[in-house]
Amino acid sequence: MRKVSIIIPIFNTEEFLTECLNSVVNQTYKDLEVILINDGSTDRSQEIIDEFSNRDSRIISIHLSENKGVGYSRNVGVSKATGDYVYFLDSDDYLALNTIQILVENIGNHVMISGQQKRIKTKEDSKSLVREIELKESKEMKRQFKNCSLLNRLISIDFIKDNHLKFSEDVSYYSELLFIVNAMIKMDTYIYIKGCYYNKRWRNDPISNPALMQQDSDRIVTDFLEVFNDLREKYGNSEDVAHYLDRLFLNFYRRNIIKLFSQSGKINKFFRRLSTSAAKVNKEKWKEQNLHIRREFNLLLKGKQKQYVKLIRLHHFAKNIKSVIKSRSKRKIYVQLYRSLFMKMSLKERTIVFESFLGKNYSDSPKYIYEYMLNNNMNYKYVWVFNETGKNIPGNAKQVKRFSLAYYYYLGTSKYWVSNSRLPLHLNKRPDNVYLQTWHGTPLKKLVFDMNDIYSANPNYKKHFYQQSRRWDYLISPNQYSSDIFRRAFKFDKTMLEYGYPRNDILYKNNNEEFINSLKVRLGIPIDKKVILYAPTWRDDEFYEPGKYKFKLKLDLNKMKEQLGDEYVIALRMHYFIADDIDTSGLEGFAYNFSKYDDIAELYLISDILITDYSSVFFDYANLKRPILFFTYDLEKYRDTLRGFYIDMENDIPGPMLKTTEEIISAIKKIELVENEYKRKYDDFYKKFCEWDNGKATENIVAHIFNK
Ligand code: C2G
Repeated sequence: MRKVSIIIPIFNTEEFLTECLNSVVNQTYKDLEVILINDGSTDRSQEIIDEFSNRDSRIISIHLSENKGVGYSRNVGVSKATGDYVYFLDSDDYLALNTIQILVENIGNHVMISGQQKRIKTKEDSKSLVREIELKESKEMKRQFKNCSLLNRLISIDFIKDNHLKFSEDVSYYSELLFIVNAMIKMDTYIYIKGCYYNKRWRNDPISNPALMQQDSDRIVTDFLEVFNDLREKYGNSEDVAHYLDRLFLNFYRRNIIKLFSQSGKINKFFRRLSTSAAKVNKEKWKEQNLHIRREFNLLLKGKQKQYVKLIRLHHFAKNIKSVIKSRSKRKIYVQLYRSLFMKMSLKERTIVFESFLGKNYSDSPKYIYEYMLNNNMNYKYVWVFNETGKNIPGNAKQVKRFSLAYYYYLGTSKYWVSNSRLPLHLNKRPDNVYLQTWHGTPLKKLVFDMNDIYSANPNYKKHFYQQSRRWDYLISPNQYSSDIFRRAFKFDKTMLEYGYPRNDILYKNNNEEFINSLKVRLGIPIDKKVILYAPTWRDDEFYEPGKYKFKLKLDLNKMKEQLGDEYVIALRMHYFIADDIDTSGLEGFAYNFSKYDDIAELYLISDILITDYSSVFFDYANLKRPILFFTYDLEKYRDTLRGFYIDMENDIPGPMLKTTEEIISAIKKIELVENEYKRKYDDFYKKFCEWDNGKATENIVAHIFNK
């Protein structure tokens, strides 16, 4: 058997390391030496390394006291390797269990054999075994290293040592190019295996813990130019190497540099270095490029910076127009107009755009802020965003359809935005716009950066959330507990408005019989009946498509009607993500479906008991100090596999957790007893979560942001 040394540099990858190392120690090929280089990690990586090295004597671990970079770490790994072959692996990636075996079986007398790389965004993307492979041979060395990477290649140690192959140590990025270029010069054919994949993870939190290539784009450009200049000069007389490096440069120019240059100030920073590099590229090569690039290169070589800046602007403009025309999408045209026209028009200093729950209804804190301003005759123009316009709302607000031309016009020109959820990523914000984010609930389920999902439904969720929330100027918080979580989980560092929720003012101001009865009449509910409100949340894993979730009612309404119908009616209120309709046929006069009703706060007021599950509605409802029952038939799944909670449901919630309709019915029949039993917990709960709400949140918030 021939021994393989697997070299893994590790820097702060505690989330991924166990999966990586399991995939290594369980390889079907056993003659391994696993060299782990802890490159100055500050997280729990060392603990995981120790745990594995105590279990498996094939593991050698090296600890660097400070972060030296991946190039240095790999060089250390090679210097310690005693195997016949070396294999580089990254500590956030992992292998199919027969990868090494397949490479060893096929390398023959070659000095290197390569597999392919596969991007892993969800767990379903990876397979535990490589099954179908095809061995290929080629002389086109340039193509072999097109991906600029040494991952998933089995390389003879003698070849490395005889040719002194090394990684650069003075750059963070592209440290493998030195190794690659030297290897290329010494090899004349190469073999590769189609279908033998290396699982390269797409990291979904580039904000808190980015992969190397998700970091600072300025640094990536700086390092690339430095490595390119150096290698082009030293090894450019090899035709293959020159060709390879020039191709790499032109690709890098098109993909990274042009993109970076859309940000202001970047051209000035890089122009001189870039023109030095451009001068090294073989003329014939850049002359094959499109007209834009040819003209840009001409100016770069002549050092004409001002003209170059203009040309790049034109390049971006032409690119955008081309993509808009190609897409034939109305939305893309509007976005283009939003950016290049509306955002540049004069700002309407006294116009406010409101949106609640993505345009689905007229509700929540934006509604109460709007009505307060209206009732106090404040001198503003109001715009409301709805999915369907023509709503019957007070005042003479302009109603615009979400994603229409008018929507983009008002968002691009209005000074104020008020919304209770995220606005789309493509809505860049102008510097003098003021964005009030009201948010929509005290968190129970873990939020964004507190969610530890290694594989997410949307791999860019955290990144996008971060970009969208950087635009918030103010964030409303209902209690200290939420402020603490919002700061951490949203990484929010601007002004937190700590006055309670505008949407809950009504629970203090209008909690009287007259108002409640008038609401009941309006809603068609008999005044002499008490009301049970059932308002559950949605489940991440039960959906038709993003934003459209399934919900199967687990309450037996017929049984409830039979046992409780004399005294109660039930108001059903599904979460706004739920697409399923609730069937209430045969239950007329007992079950009322208010899922499409605008404002849940009014439903809180008319109800005598709330039934919910893991929805934030109970934090708001507790302001009324009325009884709450928790219908948590899927607690374990929800808590342990879907989300994870901030509070301990078993101990901290102000009511019992029940699993069946029978338990719910029996709790309702003895509701006074339940109230007594939970009195102390309810008081504590109220103190922690409701104390800021006192009926004046809207007034305070409006005074903080808007002037008369
Ligand atoms: N809501 C509603 N009807 C329901 C459930 C919720 O009208 N059946 C409204 C309430 O205003 C609630 C808000 O939607 O406070 C948020 O609902 P949650 O069930 O808590 O779920 P989610 O939309 O995921 O928001 O910090 C809060 C979290 O982000 C939760």
